[in-house]
Amino acid sequence: MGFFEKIKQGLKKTRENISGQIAQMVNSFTKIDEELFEELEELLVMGDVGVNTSQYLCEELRKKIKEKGITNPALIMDELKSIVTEMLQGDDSLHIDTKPSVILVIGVNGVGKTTTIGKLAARLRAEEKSVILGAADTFRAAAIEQLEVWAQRAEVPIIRHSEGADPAAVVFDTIAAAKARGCDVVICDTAGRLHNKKNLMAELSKISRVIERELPGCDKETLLVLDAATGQNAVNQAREFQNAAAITGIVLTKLDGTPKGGVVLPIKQDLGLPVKFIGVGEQVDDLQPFDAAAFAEALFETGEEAPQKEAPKNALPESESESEPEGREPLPEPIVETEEKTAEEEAPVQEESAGQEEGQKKRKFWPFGRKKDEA
Ligand SMILES: Nc1nc2c(ncn2[C@@H]2O[C@H](COP(=O)(O)OP(=O)(O)O)[C@@H](O)[C@H]2O)c(=O)[nH]1
Ligand SMILES: [Mg+2]
Repeated sequence: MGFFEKIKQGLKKTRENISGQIAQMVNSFTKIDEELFEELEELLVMGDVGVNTSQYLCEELRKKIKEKGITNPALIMDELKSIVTEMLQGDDSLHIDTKPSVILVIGVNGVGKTTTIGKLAARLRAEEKSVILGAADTFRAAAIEQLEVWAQRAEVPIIRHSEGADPAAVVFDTIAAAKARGCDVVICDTAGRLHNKKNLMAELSKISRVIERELPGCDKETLLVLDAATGQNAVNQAREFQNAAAITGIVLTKLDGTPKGGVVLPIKQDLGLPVKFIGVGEQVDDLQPFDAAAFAEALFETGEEAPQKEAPKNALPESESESEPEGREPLPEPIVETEEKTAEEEAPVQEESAGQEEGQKKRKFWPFGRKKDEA
């Protein structure tokens, strides 16, 4: 299945929920009037677009319609599509040019962080980049093991400590290994339990300080993973994390199987965060770089659905295959670090330096800057 087919397939339910409903509504109107706009706004809100963004879309649509002198309701869909395309446009590429660069993957439990890291590692490796993973979600042994499985699938090395170890120490060791091996990209998993929000945020800022100190000026992406199926809750999570980390992009997972994909619009419009990747399934090749035009096209596509899902033509390794195909290079030896050191022993961190770095000054990076966390 091609790039666009995958997105189209992944957005099936969202498309039915948003543009399917809107098209049906518009068809029942013979002229464009206030009632039409009211119904449109309602449908957008119900499609998880959020109140603010729905109002914004309707305002823009009114302007366009007036400007162009459009009177036929049937022409509304195309106008809406072009407004959405424009809204979603932005800098959605990964900036990982320094060697090494770092991708820190954050988000609450279960949203798809570890899976996304596996898919991303495979994708980067297919682009001839050498990748190393850091298992800095040390909360449960199973989380480390899950990342190890993905490391094997993607054929990339992984640095791990044991359960309960200091996540910042894992990041420190991963960066050290990346430097020693000349890796291009370090990707770090993190724990995402929000039951102790203050600890989680403190942990993220400690990890960020280790990265800044060990790789000053490196390209760093902090990707917040959000589960599209959680709808407006995903927007709220993004708000929370924006207060704790300098997020550079969103990965919106599980778009397949949810009608709530409209949430991509308020994430971009209300929060100003670029969606950089979308997850449209559980397989290794189910992570797609976000493309505003393709997304809008897939969202508003009204043609026939593809009759059935074909087996994907995988350029990437088959994720479930146990056997090693002939002719494939052997897996790189995983580095398994089990020695326990705290990040402070290994890497004394200057508390004062937190949040001083370029790019983070612009955002509310320091988690304790928030009044409610200060106590
Ligand atoms: N359908 C679907 N499932 C996904 C996607 N991304 C992740 N998952 C599933 O979501 C579940 C939680 O993922 P995991 O990576 O463990 O989340 P984490 O706790 O944030 O690390 C797993 O069962 C994944 O297979 C996606 O894009 N589509
Ligand atoms: Mg995980």
